[in-house]
Amino acid sequence: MNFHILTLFPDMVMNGLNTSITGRAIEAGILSVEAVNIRDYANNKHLKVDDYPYGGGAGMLMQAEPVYGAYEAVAKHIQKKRETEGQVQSQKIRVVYLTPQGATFTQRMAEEYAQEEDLILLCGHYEGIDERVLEEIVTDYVSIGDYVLTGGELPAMVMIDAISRLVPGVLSNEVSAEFESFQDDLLEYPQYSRPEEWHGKKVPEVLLSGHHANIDRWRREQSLIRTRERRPDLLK
Ligand code: 6GU
Repeated sequence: MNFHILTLFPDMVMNGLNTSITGRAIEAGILSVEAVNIRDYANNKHLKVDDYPYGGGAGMLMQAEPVYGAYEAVAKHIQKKRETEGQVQSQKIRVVYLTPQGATFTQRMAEEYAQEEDLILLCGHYEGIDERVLEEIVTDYVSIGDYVLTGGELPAMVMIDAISRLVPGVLSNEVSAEFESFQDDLLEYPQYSRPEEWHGKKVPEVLLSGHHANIDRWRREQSLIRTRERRPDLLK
């Protein structure tokens, strides 16, 4: 899967995503991540990409043209690649704008996005982006929760992380198989590793028993108890 991030801070997203599991998947060629610097598409020699909002108000807005230029460069590149590979040209490219005004990102949405070959993520900054370019290029408005961040870069990284781990080959087979058995809306059960006793606390006896049916039943019960305590909303 190929992620294309339109941003004013390409180093911020690339440094994060080149690390750990996503970094390994990029190295293995299972994922690709490119960060396109919107400033490279500024149409003035001062490389200015923001301006005051018409009608007044606090802060600056990202202007339409550089955002459109960055989008166009990426979209053309994707179309050309699809042409070369002889794919259907009608396949629309999804463009996600990260904004607190979007739909709250969920695991279901991650599963849906993981089916895409390419995903364009547009990161806003300042007080937002000129509405006209959003109307022309954005297909999905997504937020990562009800709080305000300074820009869309961290949300884009959150989305890419959640989507990537659903792409075949990104997690080890062992882990992904385990994930399949926990698709239900329950929290994970508590887990323990060595030593058998730590700070006077013993590992629950059943986990040392080797009785797999009992272990599965215990874990299921613990998941239910934990969900009822910490996230009762998930049980409704
Ligand atoms: Cl996607 N962007 C910003 N700026 N703040 C947020 C957000 C996105 N999601 C939650 N807060």
